[in-house]
Amino acid sequence: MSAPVTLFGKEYPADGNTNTPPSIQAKVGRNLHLQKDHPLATLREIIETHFKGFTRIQPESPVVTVFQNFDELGFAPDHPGRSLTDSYYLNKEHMLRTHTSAHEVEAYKTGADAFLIAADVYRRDEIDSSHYPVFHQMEGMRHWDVTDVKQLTEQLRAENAKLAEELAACPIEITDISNVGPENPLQECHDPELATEMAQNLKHSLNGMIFKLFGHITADGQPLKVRWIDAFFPWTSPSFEVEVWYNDEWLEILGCGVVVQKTLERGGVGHKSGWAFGLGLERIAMVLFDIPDIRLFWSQDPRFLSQFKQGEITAFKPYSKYPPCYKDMSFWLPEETQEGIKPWHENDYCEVVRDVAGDLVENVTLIDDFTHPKTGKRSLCYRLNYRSMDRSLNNEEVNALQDKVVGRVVKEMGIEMR
Ligand code: FA5
Ligand code: MG
Repeated sequence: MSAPVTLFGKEYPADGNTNTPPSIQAKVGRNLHLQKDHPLATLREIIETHFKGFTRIQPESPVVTVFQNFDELGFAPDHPGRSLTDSYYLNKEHMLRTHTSAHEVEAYKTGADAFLIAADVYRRDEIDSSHYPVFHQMEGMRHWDVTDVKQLTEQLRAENAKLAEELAACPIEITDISNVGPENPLQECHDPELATEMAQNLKHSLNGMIFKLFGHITADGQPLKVRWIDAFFPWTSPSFEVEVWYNDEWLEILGCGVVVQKTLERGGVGHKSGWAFGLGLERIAMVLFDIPDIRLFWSQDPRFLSQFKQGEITAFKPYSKYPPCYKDMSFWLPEETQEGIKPWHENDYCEVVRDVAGDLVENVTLIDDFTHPKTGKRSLCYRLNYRSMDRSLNNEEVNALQDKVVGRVVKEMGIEMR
């Protein structure tokens, strides 16, 4: 891929990092979170209503610098998120944001003490019902002037007591197994009591949002289960993640924490401290609207879109599940490094599958991984499950897609079909 990429009227010259295929570029500007009646737009609006008084910031283009997405937030130089297998680059300097946190520091500079950013984000990832290379996040941030530590601690304590009272009526089973301590510490530069109240304020504010969103949902008559666990982000400490029990597993819906003071200093607000969170709109909407497959959000089928009305949470009624078509693909990985061929990475493989089959691929699963005892050659077998959300696929059509995938991976990844 060496053609320059043009987005929002700006041309980005290609170089060795350019890895954003046309199928991904085509998603830029769709803005599902702004499309009236779309479940993502309703969810965004409910969250905006919950966080009263928060300034809305809307970055126009998803193109950010590598510095904004990573360095400014303190990502280590060898952080895996930076790699070409995980992120979409336009070139060495510019990329598609992988999270709305890429706009945190510039948002501090606006002087707003509380803000929300809803936007599309891009990541190279696996293929299944809860992962999609483009999804939508919402970033929330609140901070306070910390000049008078004592006064602020009292203020937050009072606010937290009030929030706790409101949460007492919450029917959701919220468990907190996070542990602030040596592994997930308060920051040394913070007054411990004040930082504890800030973390509490973060938890209460988000639990209040969860209450508002899911308070009416009882799966099988049982209260929804939510849990708080420890996490790590380079620009927050302590850090947490929230998970929801959904389809018999814990589904991660958001990450958050108390913002690292140095990050605030970079945004010119070193005299303030506070919290930030980033949530996945699709993940929450899947639970809330009972949408079983993340691809459905991109459907332009009226049978999907006409089911939803702005401001209303209604369960999705599947119009039909068309038959799946499984195709297995077994191949040997290249034995040694070849000129122009990158080391094997599953995300690169999935990227080719997505580029060829688009939303016709439902999931890609590794079903066999074997190393020949004598030759040491490694063989993989993937099962590709093709299924359209809108119609029945015929066998010839699927064979043609599969052949195209084979042709491209042989050429681009140096593999040898078995
Ligand atoms: C982040 O992106 C951090 N920026 C969140 C954050 C913000 C932390 C501010 C601290 C302060 P993470 O990579 O865990 O974190 O993603 C956040 C959420 O995005 C996840 O919890 C999940 O709900 C959603 N998400 C992540 N990857 C995907 C994907 N491939 N498809 C759909 N949703 C996803
Ligand atoms: Mg996470």
